[in-house]
Amino acid sequence: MILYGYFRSSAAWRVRIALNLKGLSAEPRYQHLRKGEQRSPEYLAVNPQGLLPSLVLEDGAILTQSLAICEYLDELHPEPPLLPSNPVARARVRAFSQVIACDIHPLQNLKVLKALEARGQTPEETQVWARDVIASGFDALETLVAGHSRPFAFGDQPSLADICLVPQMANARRFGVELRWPRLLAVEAACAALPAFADAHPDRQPDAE
Ligand SMILES: N[C@@H](CCC(=O)N[C@@H](CS)C(=O)NCC(=O)O)C(=O)O
Repeated sequence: MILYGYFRSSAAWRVRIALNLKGLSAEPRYQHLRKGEQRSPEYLAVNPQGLLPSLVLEDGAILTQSLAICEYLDELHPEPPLLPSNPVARARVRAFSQVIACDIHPLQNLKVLKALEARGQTPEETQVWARDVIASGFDALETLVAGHSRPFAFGDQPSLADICLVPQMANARRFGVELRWPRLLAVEAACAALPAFADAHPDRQPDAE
């Protein structure tokens, strides 16, 4: 398999964690986001959205969207599971993941911040916007995991929820969000102790700067 990514892409980071948890590997191909390589004709032929990640399978099929990729990997390689077998528990893990992937991350994405700047916002104003979006999302996430068993977001095994949370916590730090959510911080610490998460960290990627 080939994984198109960038060390700092949080969506690609999700897929790196999922691959590691499953004991799978993919040949990395890097698209430098700050240099705009994701908008090259070559990469747009892989992913018409010009977004990372994309996963090319052994037979050449191309998968996009990190959550769809993680679920694909989970379906093909069910152990260890990324989603609980109980339908209610599964819906909760998906909901937590989608708060991040659908409602937080897209609003603080590079593309959106650049669009805000193009419409007259200063870089400082776009940072405030990103911080606000992340903080209000994290308020909801802290409530969504309250009462669920530990040490991970939803129990004693990491799930798609943890895969989404860890990169988003890093984004929060990058934007200068003051991390005031004890349960989310505890989940992040539990994940950091696992090699699958540690090895997927941006600092450990060959294209890290
Ligand atoms: N919903 C997509 C989000 C993908 C995405 O936004 N990727 C970012 C990096 S984390 C990207 O490629 N940004 C390029 C840009 O904004 O131009 C997914 O989960 O795969």
